[in-house]
Amino acid sequence: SAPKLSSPDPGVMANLFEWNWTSVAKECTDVLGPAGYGGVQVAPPQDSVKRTKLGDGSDTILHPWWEVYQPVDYRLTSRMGSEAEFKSMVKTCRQAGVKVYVDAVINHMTGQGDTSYGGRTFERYAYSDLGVNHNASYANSDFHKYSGDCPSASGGIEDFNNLAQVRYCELVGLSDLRTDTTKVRKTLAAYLNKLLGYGVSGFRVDAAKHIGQPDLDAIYARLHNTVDGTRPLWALEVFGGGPGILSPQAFTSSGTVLGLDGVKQIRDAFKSYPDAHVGSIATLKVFGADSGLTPGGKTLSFVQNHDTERNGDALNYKDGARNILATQWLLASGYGTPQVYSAFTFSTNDDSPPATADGMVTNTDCSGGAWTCIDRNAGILGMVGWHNYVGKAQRQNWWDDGANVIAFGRGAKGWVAFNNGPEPKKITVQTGLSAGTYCDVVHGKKSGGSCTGPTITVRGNGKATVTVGATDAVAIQANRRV
Ligand code: LAG
Ligand code: CA
Repeated sequence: SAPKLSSPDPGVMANLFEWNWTSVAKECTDVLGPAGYGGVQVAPPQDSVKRTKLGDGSDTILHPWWEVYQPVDYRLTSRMGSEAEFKSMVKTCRQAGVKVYVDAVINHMTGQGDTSYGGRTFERYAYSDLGVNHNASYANSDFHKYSGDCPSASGGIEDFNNLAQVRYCELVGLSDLRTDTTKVRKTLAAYLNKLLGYGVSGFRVDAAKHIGQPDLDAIYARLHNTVDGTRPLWALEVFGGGPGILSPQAFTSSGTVLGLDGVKQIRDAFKSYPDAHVGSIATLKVFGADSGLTPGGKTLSFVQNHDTERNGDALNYKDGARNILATQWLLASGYGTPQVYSAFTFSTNDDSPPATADGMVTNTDCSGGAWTCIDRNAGILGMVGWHNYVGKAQRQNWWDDGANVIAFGRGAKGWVAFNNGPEPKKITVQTGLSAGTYCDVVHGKKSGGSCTGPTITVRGNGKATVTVGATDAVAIQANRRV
């Protein structure tokens, strides 16, 4: 069978959650490609439920953001645009040097509703004409509801530590596919292979814990190579907290895993939970496998994603400068394949991104208040370049004040300092860079022979004296000397 885990390092990825395809394409061309992002993760592109009435009374929005996690078929007729728009987006992004990674919802189908964005009608546990694999259909026999494998009384997952429940029962009431059967595996692989054929480079696998390693491995073995001739990225969503083979660590032999435990450590370092005190980023001297996380080489790391920005596990855009600082720190840390999360603002957990009355997501507008556009933040763009330049250079010259100011170098290539405290701090530290005057790439850009922002002088002994602003960072790199 095809070799596993040989997918190339995606570089820095932007996670443009629920940006429509036209807007993703434009962002690839205008921002992501020029800044050196290597990839972009996009929201689930398959046809999904389109609600026609409100649910049980606890939800007040007809088209909440989460409709896209309820697949109806595998045509790419989604809230984010048409199949033609999706294809064109992938092509445009690839031309800009940005590879596209898709959120693949393959554990389940819908839990509610009767019509889809693609205009199809369905009943739960019966989805005709899926649009792949000779228009295969799913019938009752393709769901665990009817296979007898789910041991819970309700048919839902009641015990997240019970292996059979986790794999075979329903996650939040969603129709659980029999991913243990050849027919379902073939159908799912046909969907993913269609995406690979369009130039997609890999997948964030939704609810991977609930699919389980044997089924994930069997589906992956059916996947074609990417158009670049490499194996697709297979980034598995596995929440921590489960015992043994339900732990994220136990999925690292099946693929890359999402850094969901790291998210909490980052939150607690930058902002103590739950009382919103400032923690200590000095704790981040140890971060990664040594702080109990999955190995960086097997981890997609991020400060937040669409679930954790809502559920309290993570910092989010509402943390403002502190959230930007944490994202800059992640880019500097060297841990995992870092993602920069950029989505829409919300006041309730169900809020949709800006959309038509029909639920179609409208173009991203970074000038209004509706989209966060964190991927465009100038300091983050500077740190994407810094990250790419320092590459795998070892961290050295760690310094901290025991509280909320830290500084470190990456080989002789780059040096960076972060201040998570309320007052500017003047520090004198060893940088590891050679003597010279450098452009601070967080606040400026080298243009011609000068810097559009402040500069930092490294003395003959490699030391520099720098004032780091409150909730701010400074960064220099050897190839940005002025
Ligand atoms: C995921 N990873 O494993 C996604 O990251 C997460 O965002 C998805 O939940 C979940 N798994 C299923 O793909 C989201 C919302 C849920 C929503 C679900 C399906 O967080 O709240 O459930 O998508 O749309 C909704 C209702 C539930 C209801 C369910 C089925 O909120 O009350 O039971 O639909 O009708
Ligand atoms: Ca399952």
